[in-house]
Amino acid sequence: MANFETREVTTDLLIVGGGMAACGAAVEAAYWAKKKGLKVTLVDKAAMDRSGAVAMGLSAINQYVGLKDGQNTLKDYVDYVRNDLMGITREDLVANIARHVDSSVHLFEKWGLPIWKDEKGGYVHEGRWQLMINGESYKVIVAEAAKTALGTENIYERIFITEPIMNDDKCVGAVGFSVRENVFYVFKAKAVLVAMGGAVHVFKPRSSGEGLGRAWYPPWNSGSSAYFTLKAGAEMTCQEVRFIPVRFKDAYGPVGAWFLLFKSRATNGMDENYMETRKGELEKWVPYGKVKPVPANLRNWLMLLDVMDGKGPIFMRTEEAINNIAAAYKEDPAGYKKKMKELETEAWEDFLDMTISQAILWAATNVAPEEAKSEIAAAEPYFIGSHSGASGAWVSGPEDLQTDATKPVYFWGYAHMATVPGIFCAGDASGASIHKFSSGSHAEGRIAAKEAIRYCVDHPEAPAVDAKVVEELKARILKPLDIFAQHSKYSSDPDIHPEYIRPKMFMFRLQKIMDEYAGGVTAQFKTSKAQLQKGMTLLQFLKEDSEKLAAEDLHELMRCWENVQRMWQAEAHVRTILFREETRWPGYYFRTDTPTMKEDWLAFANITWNPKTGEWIPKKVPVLYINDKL
Ligand code: SFD
Ligand code: AMP
Repeated sequence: MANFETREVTTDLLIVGGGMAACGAAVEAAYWAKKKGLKVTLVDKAAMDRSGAVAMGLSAINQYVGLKDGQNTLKDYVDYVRNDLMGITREDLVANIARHVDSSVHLFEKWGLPIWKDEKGGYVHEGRWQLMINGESYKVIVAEAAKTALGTENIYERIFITEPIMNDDKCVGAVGFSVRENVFYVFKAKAVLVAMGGAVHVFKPRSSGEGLGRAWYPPWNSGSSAYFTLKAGAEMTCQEVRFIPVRFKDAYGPVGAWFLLFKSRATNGMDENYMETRKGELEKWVPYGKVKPVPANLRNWLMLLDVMDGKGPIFMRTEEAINNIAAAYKEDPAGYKKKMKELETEAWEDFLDMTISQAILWAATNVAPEEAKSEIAAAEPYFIGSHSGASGAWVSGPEDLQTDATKPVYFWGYAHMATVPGIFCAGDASGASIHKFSSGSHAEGRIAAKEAIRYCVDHPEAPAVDAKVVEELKARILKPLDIFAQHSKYSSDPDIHPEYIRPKMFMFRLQKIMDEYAGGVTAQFKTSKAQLQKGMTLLQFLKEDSEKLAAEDLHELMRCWENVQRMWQAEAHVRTILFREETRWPGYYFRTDTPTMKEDWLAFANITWNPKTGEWIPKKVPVLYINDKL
C-alpha cells in the first residue's frame, strides 16, 4: 500500500466544507462552543478564501426578506418558494431559514461587503428578494469572519473528505486525505456538519475541448455532500430534482440581473417572446402555471418548446433593455450619455463580479451589450439544494414551526439534522428548501451549527472509532494509487489500459450515460422508464469498473473519489426519477411516458441507501403545509 502517514484529530463538532454554509456554521458554532467548552474543527478540500460556489464572487445576494422593515412577510417568501418548486417544498425549513437570513446579510455588510445603496440609503434591489452587491471579494470577506471566529489552528485546508466513519448507525467522524502531502486524516467527532456543496459534471456539459472545465456551478463541487450522507445511510430527498439554469451561452453568465434589474426580454430567432407566444402552455401546469413569477422550470420549458421547434437561437435583448432604461434621459444629452455609461458599467460588472469568463467571452467576441443582443441557452443539469434545485438530505425541521400534522413527519429532535443522528446538513447539502442561495446557505449553516453544538452537549460520550474500520477505509481510499503504481508500466500509453481506468475517462463515461439516458442536453432533457432502465444497467457496469480507478498522484486520487461521488449522485437521481411516475418540472426534465403532473404525486420522493444490505429504498412522503404557523 502507498506510504501514507495517518494523522488523527479529535474534536467535538466537525464541519466538513468551507463554503457559504460552512462559514456560517463556523461563526455560530465558535460562539456556542466557547460558552460550552467545546472544540470545533473545519475541513475544506480547497482554501476557504476562494473555495466553493462563491469563489469568483457574486453580483447579488439572492435571498433577503426584509422582515424587520416590513418589506415582506415570512408567508410571502414561503409562498414564493413553494410555487417555484411546483408545490414540493418543506415549508418549515424554508421559513426557518427565511426568518434568519436577513441577519446574515447584515453581518456581511458589517464585515465589509459593499451592498448597493439608493439615494435614501436603502438597499438597491435587483428583484423583490435580491440585493445588488459589489461582490468580487464576497467569499474572502465571509471566510475571514469564519477563520477569525474559529482560529486557523482549527481549520484544515486542502484535505479531501471522502467518507463518513460509522459505528453501527452512528456517525463518529470522517476520513480524508491531504491533496498536498502523503497524509491520511482521521477526524473523530461527536457531530458532523455536512456542507460540501452540490454536484457538478454529473451530466455531460455543453462545454467541450478547451472549454471543458467551464460550467455554471463550480466544477470542484462533485457531490461530496450527497455521497457522505448517502453512505452514512441518511434518507435523501428530491434526488430527482435537478436545476437547469438558463445562462448566457458558452460562458454561463447568470441572467437574473438582466431579467430583473434591467427588465430585459428574451426572444427567439424570429424575434418572438416565448413568454407571450407560449403562454397557453402554462394552462397545463395549473395551479403553478398561473402564479407570479412563473416558476423557473416553466420559464425554461416555454423557451425549450421554441428550441425544440427549431426556433432558436434564443437571445437576451440586452441592447433593447439598456436603451429602454436610458430613454427616460433622452431630453438631456449629457444625462443620457452618463446613464448609458452607467448601464454599460453595470452590465460588465455583473459578470466581472461572478462569472469573469463571460466578460472575457464578450470582449473576445466584440460584444457591446448596449448595441447587440447576446445568446442564452439552457445549461446541463446540476444537483444543488440551495439555488433553484432541491436535492439533498432529508433533515428535521424546527419544533416551533410544526403543526400537529407535520410534527410526526418533519421533526426529530434537532433542526437541520439528517435521519442519521449527529449528522447535520446545510446549504446545498440539505434538501427540499430551495432559494437559499449564498445568504440563506450561510443562515442555514448558522442554524444547523447551533443545533449541532446542542447535540454535542446532550451527547457528551467520546466518539467510538474502530481502528479496524479506519484501516479498511484507508486501504480502500488509497487503492487507486496502488493500481496505477502496479500496472502503469505495462502499457505504452498510461491513459489506455486493460487493468485500470483513469478518473477523467471514468467521468466521460458517467456523463455520457447521464446525458443520453437520464435526460441531459443531448436528449433535450427528456427521458422515460425504458431510457432510465437502460441507464441503470450501464451505471451498474460503471460501478463495477470504479474498483479499477487508478491515480498517478494525490491530485488524481482526489479526481478518482470526486467521480465516485458523482456516480452515487447519478444513481440516486436515476432511481428517484424512476420512482416519481409523473412529470412535475418540465424545463428541468420531462418524462415522455408520464408527461403530466399527477395529483397523487404532490409528495416528496425520498430515497435511502442501506449500508448493511446495499439496497436502495425509495419512499413517498406527504407534502404538508404549515399555513397557520406563518
Ligand atoms: O447569479 C469539500 N449563487 C448565488 N447566490 C446568491 O446569493 N446570489 C447570486 O448571484 C448567485 N448566483 C450564483 C451562485 C453560484 C454561482 C457558482 C454563480 C452564480 C456563478 C449560489 C450560491 O453561491 C450558493 O447557493 C452557495 O454558495 C451554496 O453554499 P454551500 O456552502 O452549500 O456550497 P459552497 O459555497 O459551494 O461550498 C462548498 C464547500 O465544500 C468544499 N468541499 N471540502 C472537503 N472535502 C470535500 N470532499 C469537499 N467537496 C467540496 C468546497 O471547497 C467548499 O468550501 S446566480 O446564478 O443566481
Ligand atoms: P439567476 O441569475 O438566473 O440565477 O437568477 C437570480 C435570481 O433571479 C434568482 O432568485 C432567480 O430565481 C431570479 N430570476 C431570474 N430570472 C427571473 C425571471 N425571469 N423572473 C423572476 N425571477 C427571476
